[in-house]
Order: sequence, then C-alpha cells, then structure tokens
Amino acid sequence: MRIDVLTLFPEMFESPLSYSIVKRAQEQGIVEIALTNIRDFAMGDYRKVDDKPYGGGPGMVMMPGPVFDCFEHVQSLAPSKGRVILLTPQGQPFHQAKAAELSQQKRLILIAGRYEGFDERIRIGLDAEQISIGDYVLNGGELAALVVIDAVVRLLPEALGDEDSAKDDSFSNGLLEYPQYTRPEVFRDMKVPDILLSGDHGKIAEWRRQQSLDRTRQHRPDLLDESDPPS
Ligand code: 6GU
Repeated sequence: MRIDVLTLFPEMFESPLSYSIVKRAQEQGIVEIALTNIRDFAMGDYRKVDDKPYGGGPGMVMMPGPVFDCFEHVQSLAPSKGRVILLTPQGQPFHQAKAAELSQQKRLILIAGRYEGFDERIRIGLDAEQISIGDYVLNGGELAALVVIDAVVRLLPEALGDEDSAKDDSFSNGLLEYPQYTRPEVFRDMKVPDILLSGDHGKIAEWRRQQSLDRTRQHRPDLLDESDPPS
C-alpha cells in the first residue's frame, strides 16, 4: 500500500511513524508513506494557505488553490488514483470496519486541514470522502490522519509479527476484548483467574467470550444495540 499525506506540518508525522509496527511495515516495504507539505504549493512571498471566510465569522479557511496544486502533484507521483480522504470533524466517524475497508486499498491520499476548515470546493473538486475520529475538536487533522494510518497499517497482511493478533482485537468481532493476564500468577494479592491456568481450551474460549460480552454490555452497550444479538 502507498499512503500519501498532504499536510502543513509534515514534521508532526515523523516521530509517530518511526516506531514499532508502522516503522517495521515501512522497512519491509508493506507500506510506503509519503508526506507532502501543502505550503510548498502556496503562492507569493508569504506562501499563504488560508484566508478569511466569505460571509464573515471567526477564524480562517484553507484556500483551495494550494490544496488542489499539492493534490495534483501528489497524484502524479504514483500510478493508482487512490482513495481521497479529508480529515475533518464534519466527516463520518472512523471505526474498525472502515479501517479494514481502507486496508484493502492500493493507495490512500489523506489530507489534513488546519484552521476552521476547508473551502468546500476542496471536498467537491477532489471528490473526497470525509472522516472524523470522534466527537471532539482537534486543532488540525494531523493526529486524526495518524490514527487512521496506525489503524490501517496494522491490518495489512504481514504487518503484525504474529499473524493472528489482529483478529482478537477489540471491535474486530464487534465486541471489546476480554481481559488478558501474564506472569506472575499472583501480583500484589491479585491472582490470575483459575480458568486461564486450567489448560482447558474450550472452557477458556467460553470464559473469554462471556467476559467480552459482559465488558461490552457494561462499558459500550451501544456496540450491542445495532448488531444481531450475540449468542
Ligand atoms: Cl479528522 N479533525 C479535527 N480537526 N478534529 C477532529 C477530527 C478531525 N476528528 C475528530 N476531531
């Protein structure tokens, strides 16, 4: 997969992309991530990328010119057209199923905005889909783009060391993950549940399923509402 990111702050991406699974996936050629600075496509001595909103109101709006020029340049860097995504609090909520869907694509082009938002003609002209990572306002789309990249990359085949470790993740089956324990068996008077030491794999699977259901009911009942009732 190739992921292009259009941003005013490419430096914000460097450290989060240089650790652990995302770092290794890049080293192994599983994903190529290219950062392009929108400001490099801005005009004039001041390289202006934002302006006051028509109709008045607070804040500034991302101008369409630099984003379009940057986008057209980036698209020419690789053959496939790519799925174009604007990161904005006005977007559709991001969730695990969307991460899985995006992980099937050959190419993603993520556009992170700043200021009060994008000129609407950016969304229309680039035929972009809009994604939000939750119901709160960030200062820009960069952290949201990083969230999307992180969630997508770990789903790419071979990105995880142990091939199985994504399938039990919270949300991948619509439920929260069951509690995990490792050594020692007793820590500060808290003991690992006996069932996990029993060696009975059937019973362990059943206990884990029940724990997942109980946790989901307690912490995220909304996850149970829309799906078929779990058995
Ligand atoms: Cl994608 N951008 C901004 N600025 N704020 C957000 C967001 C995105 N998702 C949630 N809040």
